[in-house]
Amino acid sequence: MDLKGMHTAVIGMGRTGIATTGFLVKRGADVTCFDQKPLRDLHGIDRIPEGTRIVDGWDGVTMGDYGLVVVSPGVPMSLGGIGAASGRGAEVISEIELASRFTRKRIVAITGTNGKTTTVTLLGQVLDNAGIRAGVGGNIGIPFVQLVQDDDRYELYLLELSSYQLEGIVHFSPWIAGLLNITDDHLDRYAGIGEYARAKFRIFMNQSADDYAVINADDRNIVKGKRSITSKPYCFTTGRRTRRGAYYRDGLIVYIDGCGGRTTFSVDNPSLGGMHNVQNVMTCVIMAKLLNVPDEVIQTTIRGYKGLPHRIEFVADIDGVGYYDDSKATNVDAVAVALKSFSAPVILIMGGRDKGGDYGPLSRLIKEKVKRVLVMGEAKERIAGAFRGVADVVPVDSMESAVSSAHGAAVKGDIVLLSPACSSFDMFSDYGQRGDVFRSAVMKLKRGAANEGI
Ligand code: UMA
Repeated sequence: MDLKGMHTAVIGMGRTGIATTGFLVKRGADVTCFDQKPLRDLHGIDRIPEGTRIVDGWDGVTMGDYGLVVVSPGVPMSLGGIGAASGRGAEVISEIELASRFTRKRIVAITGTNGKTTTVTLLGQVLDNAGIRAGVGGNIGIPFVQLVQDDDRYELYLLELSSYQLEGIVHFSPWIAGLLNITDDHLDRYAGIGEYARAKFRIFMNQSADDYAVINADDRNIVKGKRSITSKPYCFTTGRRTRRGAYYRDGLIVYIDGCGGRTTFSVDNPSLGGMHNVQNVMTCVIMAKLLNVPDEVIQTTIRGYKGLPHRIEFVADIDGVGYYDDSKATNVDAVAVALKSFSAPVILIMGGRDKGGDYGPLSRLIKEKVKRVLVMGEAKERIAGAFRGVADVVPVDSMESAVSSAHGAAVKGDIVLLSPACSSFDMFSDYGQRGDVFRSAVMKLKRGAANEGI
C-alpha cells in the first residue's frame, strides 16, 4: 500500500490515533486528525508530528474528502462523518487493518469477552521463554501500528483484539485466531448479542484452510457460529473430551494433536485459579503447541505465572478483611467470575459508565455471596434497581467513600471487592486509574488502622 501523498484522516486521538498518525506521516501521507474532545483535554498530543492538522472539538459530522480514514477502536463506525466519508469514496479501516498491510510476519490473535489479556500475557511469556521474538500488543496496550514500525525486531505478532478493532478489518487474517468466550458486553454499541458476536467472529473471516481457529466448545454463542469458520478448528472444553484441541480432567489439561499425540499439563498455580483460567490456559497450550514450543517451556511458564494487576488482585488485609481490586471487570460475566472465586461474604463495589447490558444474571450470585452492594457512578440507579430486594444496596459518591463505607460494614473474614461491571470513563481515565484510586484509598485506610494500633 503506497501512502505517499495520500489524503488520510485519523479519527480519535488516544493511544491508537497518535501511533497511527506517526505511522502515516512517516510513510509520506498527508494526515488530518479528528477528535471530539477539545485540544486542551487531549493527552500525548505533543507526540503528533509537527505540521499535522488537528480538528479540535470535531462535531462528529463535518469531514473533507479522504482516500483513507483510520478509525480508533473507541469511536463508533456509525458516526455521521465516517459514513459520509465512506460514501465519498474513502476506505474506512481500523488501525489493525492498516498495520497488517505493512508486515508479512505471522499473526496470532486472541479475542473474547473476558480472559484475553491473561491469555495473551501468558502466551507472550511462553514465547519469550522459548526464545521466540513476538511483538505483543493490540487491545492489551501497544497499538499494532506501533509494533510494525519495528517489524524487523519480531518473528511474529501476538495480538489481543477487541470487537471494536475487528469491526474495521478488511483483509486482516491471523495464522492462528482464538475466540475465548462471548457474553453480554458493549451493548451500548451493539444492537444485541448477535451483532456483538458477529463482530467477534470477524477474527476468522479471512482465514484459509491452512490457518487455525482455537475455540471454546463450551460456549453457546461460539458453538452457534462455528460452522462459518473455514480454518482448522482446535476446540477446548472443560466438560468432555475433544478430538483435536484440549480438555480438562482431574486437575490436568490434556492436549490432543489430532494425529494420535497426547500431552498433559498441570494448572497448579493459585494465580490461575478458577475454570475461566483453565480455559485461558487451554487456549495458550493449544497455541503454544501449534507454534512448536517445547512442553517443558509451556509447563514451567504456567507454573511461574503471576497474576495481572486489576484482575482479582489482592491489595491488603485490614483487620482480617481482604481487599481485592478487580477494576478490569467491566461486564457482568467478569463480576460473576470474581464472585465465584470467593467463599467468604463479599462487600461489592460496583458501578461506573453503564454499557447497556442486563445486571439481572448476577442476582443469584449476589443473593448467595454478597452482604452489601455499594454503587457509584452513572450506572448507580440502574444497578440499584436491578438488585432491589436481592441485597442491601447503598449508593456512594466516590471511590474513597465506597472504601470507607465498605470498611465500616465489614467484619473479620469478609472480602471487599471492587468489581464494577461497568466501564470507568465517567469518573476515571481508564480501569487502571480506577483500580489505582481504589488501592490508594485502601492503603490510606491500612495506614490509619496501623496508627490506631500503635
Ligand atoms: N473519541 C471521539 N469520539 C468518540 C469516542 C472517542 O472523538 O465517539 C476520542 C476520545 O476523545 C479520545 C480518543 O477518541 O481522545 C480515544 O480513542 P479510543 O477510545 O479508541 O482509545 P485509545 O486510547 O486509542 O485506546 C484503544 C483501546 N480503547 C478502546 O477500545 C476504548 C484500548 O483498549 C487499547 O489498549 C488501545 O486502543 C491500543 O490498542 C482499552 C479498552 O478499554 C483497554 N478496550 C475495550 C475493552 O477492553 O473492553 C474494548
